[in-house]
Amino acid sequence: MADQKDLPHDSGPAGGWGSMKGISQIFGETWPAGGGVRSLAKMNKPKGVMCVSCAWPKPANYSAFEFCENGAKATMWELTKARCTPAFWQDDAHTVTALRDWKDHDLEKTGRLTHPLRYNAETDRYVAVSWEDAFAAIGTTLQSIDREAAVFYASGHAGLEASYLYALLARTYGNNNLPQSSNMCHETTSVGLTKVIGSPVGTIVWDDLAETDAFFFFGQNPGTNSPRFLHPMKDLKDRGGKIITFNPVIEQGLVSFVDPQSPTAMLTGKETRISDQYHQLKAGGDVAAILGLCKCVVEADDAAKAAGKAEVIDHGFVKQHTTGFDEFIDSCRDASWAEIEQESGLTEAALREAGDVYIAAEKVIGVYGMGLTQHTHGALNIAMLVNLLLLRGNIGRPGAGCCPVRGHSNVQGQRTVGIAEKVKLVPLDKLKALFDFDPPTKDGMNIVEAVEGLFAGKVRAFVSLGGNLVRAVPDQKRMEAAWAAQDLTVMVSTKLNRSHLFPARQAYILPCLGRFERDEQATGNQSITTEDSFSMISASIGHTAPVSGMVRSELAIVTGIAKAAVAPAAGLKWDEWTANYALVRDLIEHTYPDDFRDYNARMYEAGGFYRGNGAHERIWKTPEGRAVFTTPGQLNSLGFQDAPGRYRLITMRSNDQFNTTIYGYSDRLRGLEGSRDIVLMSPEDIEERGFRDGQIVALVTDVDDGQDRRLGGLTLTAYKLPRGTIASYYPECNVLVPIGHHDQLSKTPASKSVPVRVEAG
Ligand SMILES: Nc1nc2c(c(=O)[nH]1)N[C@H]1C(S)=C(S)[C@@H](COP(=O)(O)OP(=O)(O)OC[C@H]3O[C@@H](n4cnc5c(=O)[nH]c(N)nc54)[C@H](O)[C@@H]3O)O[C@H]1N2
Ligand SMILES: Nc1nc2c(c(=O)[nH]1)N[C@H]1C(S)=C(S)[C@@H](COP(=O)(O)OP(=O)(O)OC[C@H]3O[C@@H](n4cnc5c(=O)[nH]c(N)nc54)[C@H](O)[C@@H]3O)O[C@H]1N2
Ligand SMILES: [Mo]
Repeated sequence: MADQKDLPHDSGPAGGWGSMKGISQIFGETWPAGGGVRSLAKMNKPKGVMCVSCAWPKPANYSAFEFCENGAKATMWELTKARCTPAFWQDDAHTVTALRDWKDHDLEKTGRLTHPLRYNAETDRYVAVSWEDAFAAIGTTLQSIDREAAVFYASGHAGLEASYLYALLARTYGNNNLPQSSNMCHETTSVGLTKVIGSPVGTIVWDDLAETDAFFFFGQNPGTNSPRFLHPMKDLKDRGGKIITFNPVIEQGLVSFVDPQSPTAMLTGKETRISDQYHQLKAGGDVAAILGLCKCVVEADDAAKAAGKAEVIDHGFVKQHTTGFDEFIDSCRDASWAEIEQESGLTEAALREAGDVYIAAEKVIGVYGMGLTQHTHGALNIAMLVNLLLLRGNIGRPGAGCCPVRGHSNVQGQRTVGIAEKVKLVPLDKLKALFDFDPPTKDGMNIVEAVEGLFAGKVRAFVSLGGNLVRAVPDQKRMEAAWAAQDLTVMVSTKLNRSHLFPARQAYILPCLGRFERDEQATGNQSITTEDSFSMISASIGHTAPVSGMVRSELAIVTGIAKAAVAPAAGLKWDEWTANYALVRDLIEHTYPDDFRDYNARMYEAGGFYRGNGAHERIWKTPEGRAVFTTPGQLNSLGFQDAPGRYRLITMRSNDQFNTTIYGYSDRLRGLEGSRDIVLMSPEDIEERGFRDGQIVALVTDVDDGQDRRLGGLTLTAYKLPRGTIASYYPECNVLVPIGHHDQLSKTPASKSVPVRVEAG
């Protein structure tokens, strides 16, 4: 079992003065203005701004500063004083081709985009264009191509109002090609969790955090990716609860925490130890590890029965609410500890210790993130976690449940309001009745299918509502060429990024307001709403001056494109909706009456209003009408076999990035500073291969599909990792991930277990 003292690299606790330093580094660099502190103080509170960073919920009972290190970084990154104006493109050195050599960090550091831009191939530069001309040209091209050849991508950021209209734009235009960032992220949850409990989202609510006895953490890194989660974790420890972690990498936020909102803790440096047990399993080893835990439960239940003691498995719950139990517990009994140890990389003794905590806890919450979803059998990982929870009735009662931690601040909500490529997820009949048109009934493309469509030359136009798809998807090198070969790329963006540097024949960058800025429309400053990981809907209202007089709101840009690309119709009141977002919320309420009752009235409730979730009430919307036990067909989540010289590559996030946005080069919580061009490997593996710490190496994808995928210039860095598992940063590693390497059920790219070789040089 790993501990902090095992860390070869010195990193302080999560939170504490380190987080303040982390914030001030960004402060100093990009945001000297004092008004930002006022912005931070309004964050995540009623009548304030909902954080632009992650989707962690906001408590109804908020504290003075309801933000975290990374929320503050995201805020300051958005509120930067730097501006990327049309003048930027007049510099001799700033051709699009030349900018491809810039780092992601430097591209975004040019500042906020201020004007709509059109690509000029003759000068290889973007030039300013009027909104009218941009919309007209985009509309003409979209109308001239096959309706199936256009894709409308959304990165999970824009509010529910703009997102609802974006989905309506795609459908009135004529397709369901509405892939979203969750296709690379928690789509495994949407598909996998629905299969076993009938809910595409997590089952817990805020109060469950205060009631639980234990968190079981699988592949989620709260210290970096959802730091406000550290507070309920600390509260759990303060009241004597347990936290058990399964992660191949020792993540500081799961080891110890100093509460930056507690003056005493800050002055005394008092750390809270977070994980009672930290199990460094192999990447892809969760199926076996969880099977081991389940085996412990089954054995304990058998023993209790033999001794006439209270049952360990909640048989009443199992009988009333589940299916597949007998077959599943047979597989637990049949699995040998030797196999479990081999596949998980953990010992029987360690798993028994974790199993004891699981059994002793009356209420358990299973938490997970990308460490479970981004595997070839990611949905099996999730089904295994659900198996574990179901055995003791740990879903659908207070203090217990399944907690996928979502990424982008409105990623879950965008799906709720219709950004979905699968028509079964959308009430098309309601749309038909509301807007008097025939919505397309054919399923659209998800991200993998859209990228394959690009590779095949079938996708001709790509509209992006936020995001940086060229950099975020697998097979990035092939993606760059295919992206640029299209007829049209339209990117609604706040900052310059790599996707802008591979312009199609016609390419537009449309700059939008950030969430902190006032969004003045004909009826005044508009609120927007978002949905967090716990299905709570909250309003957000901006208060700072727009970065320039030329930027528009995301909603106004969506309706601008719609008016140009979609034939006018009586039911499509794009201008009226732009003038008053409350009307869009009425449309959402009409389309989804159960979820959004009294929407406009309730959106300012502290902590948001709850959209509801059947599984939380033990209503299972599965074909069986029950929660499903899944018997695993294999003991790991990989789509390949181990082989000599083949490693399992984890593509990881640093503490100084938000996805493809790179704030800086300090991965403070892992004790790694100064460079992202590194690959972490265990000292034993380094020695076995005859390499040395600090040597320059290349990673080469070990898949035989005729493609060469290689990333060189990486400094080999000794780090405490399980044998055979290595780690390097996302997005740089995306050149290595094959597009066909994805979860079998949901097509989420398997970015946490990429088969690679390590070569010198
Ligand atoms: N600051 C910051 N916040 C963010 C983001 C960001 O980039 N920066 N991104 C946002 C987005 S879009 C998302 S989706 C979330 C992502 O947040 P997370 O879900 O936390 O995603 P990752 O950091 O990619 O990976 C999580 C953990 O999985 C572990 N892991 C890797 N492979 C395995 C495995 O096989 N098994 C297990 N058990 N663990 C494994 C990794 O070591 C890592 O600690 O965060 C959101 N919040
Ligand atoms: N190898 C590997 N690949 C991965 C992952 C991984 O763990 N490993 N993670 C995956 C995950 S979880 C995700 S979610 C995706 C992320 O993929 P995306 O969501 O496509 O990428 P982001 O980096 O979040 O997008 C950053 C850009 O968004 C724009 N932006 C920022 N704020 C706003 C705003 O308010 N409005 C608008 N319109 N634009 C804005 C800026 O221009 C910025 O450059 O990447 C995935 N790819
Ligand atoms: Mo994500």
